[in-house]
Amino acid sequence: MNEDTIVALATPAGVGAISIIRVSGSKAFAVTDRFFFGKIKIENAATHTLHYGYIKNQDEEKIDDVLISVFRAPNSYTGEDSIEINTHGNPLIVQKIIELLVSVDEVRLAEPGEFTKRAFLNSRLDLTEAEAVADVINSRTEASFRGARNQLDGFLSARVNDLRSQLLNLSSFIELELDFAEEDIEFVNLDELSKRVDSIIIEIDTLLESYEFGRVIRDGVNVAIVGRPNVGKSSLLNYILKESRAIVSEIPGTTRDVIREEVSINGILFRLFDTAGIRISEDTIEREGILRSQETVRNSDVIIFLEDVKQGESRELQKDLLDLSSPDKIIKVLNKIDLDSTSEISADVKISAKTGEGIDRLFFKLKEKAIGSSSYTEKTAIVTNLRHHNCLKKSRENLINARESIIKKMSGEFISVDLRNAEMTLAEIIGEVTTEDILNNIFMKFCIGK
Ligand SMILES: Nc1nc2c(ncn2[C@@H]2O[C@H](COP(=O)(O)OP(=O)(O)OP(=O)(O)O)[C@@H](O)[C@H]2O)c(=O)[nH]1
Ligand SMILES: [Mg+2]
Repeated sequence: MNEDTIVALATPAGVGAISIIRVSGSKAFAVTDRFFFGKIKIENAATHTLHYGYIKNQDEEKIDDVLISVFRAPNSYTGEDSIEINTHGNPLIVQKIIELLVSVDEVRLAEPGEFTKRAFLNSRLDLTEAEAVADVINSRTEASFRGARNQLDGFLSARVNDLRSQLLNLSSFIELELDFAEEDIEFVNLDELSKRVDSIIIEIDTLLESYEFGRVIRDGVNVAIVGRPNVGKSSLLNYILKESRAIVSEIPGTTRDVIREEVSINGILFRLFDTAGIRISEDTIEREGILRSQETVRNSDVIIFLEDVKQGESRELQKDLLDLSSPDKIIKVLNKIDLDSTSEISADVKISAKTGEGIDRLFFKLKEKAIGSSSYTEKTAIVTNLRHHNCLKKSRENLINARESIIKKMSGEFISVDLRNAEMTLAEIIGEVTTEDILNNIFMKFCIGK
């Protein structure tokens, strides 16, 4: 049981029209009534009602006039008695009210994510849904928001729970057979068993494959723009951002540092890195810049390898890039086609960072590299979270072991242990089996007040 009643500011810290302070726990109503003066006591208020009145301090000085919403257990976010105090949006007022509330015994400031943690512990949300709450709050593009929303709506949970019940069915069949072993009754046909394990493995594989897409929509894609000096890397960055972010000049070696900017293209977050042009240089600062360009290439998911119609191809640089990265990450782009539209130089896309020609095709290629041709809909379960991915991988290993035991015609006990382990690892995703460590790790990443 959670003994303490917790308090936190739920809206962003700072000045605004209103601020909302949340209070949750068994003392939520009693502690509020000590300082709230309205028509009725919060203790007597019905759930989901709103009450106007004053918050006064111990000396009965008015601090603010407020509106308080009341949520009675179990029909609240946390599942506990909760209230939300709407105050004028001034940090001083908020601080005074929070100080008053936490001056009471067994009332304290909430830890990050503690409201959501309680919601989980009180079974208001399962663990994937609780994690999705943080993702919904933090998503900055349409696609990442949709992905988080999908998870919060329970699509992943439903998929995982279905797999778990299939596994439980299988293992109880086997265990039933073990109970009757001496009577020589065969409940499970081994071929059939092996087929069913295979089909579960395939379903897990589908979920595992969705992670590549899920990770991209959740975290975005790192894109390095690299090439020799003067090919137009900074011009391309500026064109995409629609602003003059990086210095552009006809002097080779203009960009020295890595410039990072984020942009949403077709709902996906791309983190663009404009880099120093790569060439042999005597200049120490430029050399450092070039080292940073190479480092950026190593850390990128996609590489725009830019060349221009005037300087032509550099096979040497292309070879160097291949050493730093893999060929399927590279998009070879030919720039400045406004100067020579008939250039024979081969490239995946031909563009002009000056006129914008071909940029749409570049965007299409970027999206293709980022998420492939995946056709996930809003109703497909998608894995966006590394923790879930790791659990699925572990569960898959258990199933591979089970399949081997079946093939080797080992005793049912072995098979059933592996199936049970596979099921338990899936249960970890939902949070049915957890440790304090796992929970702390997850809720630590939340903001205070959520
Ligand atoms: N005509 C034409 N000129 C371009 C195009 N893109 C860039 N330029 C010109 O090419 C020159 C170099 O452009 P930058 O964007 O500074 O090139 P960069 O690759 O960033 O160069 P460094 O930072 O030195 O590595 C500038 O004079 C640009 O105006 C283009 O598509 N067409
Ligand atoms: Mg530049």
